[in-house]
Amino acid sequence: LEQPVDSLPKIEDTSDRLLANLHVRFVAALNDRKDSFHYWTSQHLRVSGMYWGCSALFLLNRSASVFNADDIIAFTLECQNSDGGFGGNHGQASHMLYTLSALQVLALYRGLDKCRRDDAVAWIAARQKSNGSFEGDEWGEVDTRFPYIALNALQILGRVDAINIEKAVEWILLCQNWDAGFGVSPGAESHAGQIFCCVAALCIANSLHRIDVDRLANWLAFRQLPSGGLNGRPEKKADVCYSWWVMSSLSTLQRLDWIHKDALFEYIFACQDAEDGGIADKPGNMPDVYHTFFGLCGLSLLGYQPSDPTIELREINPVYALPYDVLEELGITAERGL
Ligand code: GRG
Ligand code: ZN
Repeated sequence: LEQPVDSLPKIEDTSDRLLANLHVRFVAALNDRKDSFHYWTSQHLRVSGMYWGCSALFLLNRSASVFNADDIIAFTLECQNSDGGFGGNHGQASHMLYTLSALQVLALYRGLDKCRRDDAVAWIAARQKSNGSFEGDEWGEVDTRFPYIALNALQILGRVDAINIEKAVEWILLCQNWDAGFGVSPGAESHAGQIFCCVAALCIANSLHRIDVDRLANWLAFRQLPSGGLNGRPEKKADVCYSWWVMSSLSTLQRLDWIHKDALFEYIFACQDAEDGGIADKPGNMPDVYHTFFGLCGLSLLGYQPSDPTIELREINPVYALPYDVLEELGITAERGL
């Protein structure tokens, strides 16, 4: 910690609906709660937790005041294994999920050149199978999350040429269903999380013209419930994280206005913990760093403008889940889009 949590503003000193100062405190305090049940149960995904927390701080433009960049970079570098991939914590096996999170954290803190880039490229590229799909690790689980992760991570490393993009696109298209959505694998039920992965992957591969955008956007727009919140598939309950999985997809498809913006704002605000900060999945539940980040993402994608001038909410890119200035520095220019 660059600054002790107690020196951060304790009471919410803003009249804004977005309790930004409390959310900064909430993220800062996570590092201090090493005795909590949550800390110990989430250690296998420490790198992803760091990505969610650090990204939340970047969105609020408060990253410099909370964590020490050198410490974050050093921790992340230690998660890179001899095979080139990254594990979720020191000494854990490489996995696509943590490899992307680690590269995103290094990108945020400008530490990419300190990792073994070529080894990371080789490990990611080796996860592609002959039918174009990707496995998550050396044990072979196949899922539409993994071609997205490969494309995002390799763009961060400037090496998308290391994989067969056309075959990846063909496999992703096999995962599209009659309802225009996408599932984990061919024939699997449509789910907003998988749709995010497929839409973002197709965007990076300049292949969005191969899907029926209006039909897919229609399925996504139907995720909004009377509460204003979004669910991830029909008949399910609303959850703040779909403010990212659904809204990022609609943003990439240029159909953000198919959602009632103010109603979603109200749902996200209702999920804030007004005492200790953080955002929960549903109103009244315990907040966590994952829903805190994705709640902020939803507000960012929909252009929420804080009324308090001391609060900032920066724009997040819906495909890479990184702030635009970071992508610019990496030389990642906009895809062709639609
Ligand atoms: C860089 C943002 C980013 C992501 C990396 C990990 C990943 C790639 C994508 C995950 C996509 C995904 C499958 C998200 C959905 C997660 C989720 C809320 C699953 C819950 O599923 P159920 O069935 O919940 O438990 P529902 O809401 O359907 O009841
Ligand atoms: Zn959720």
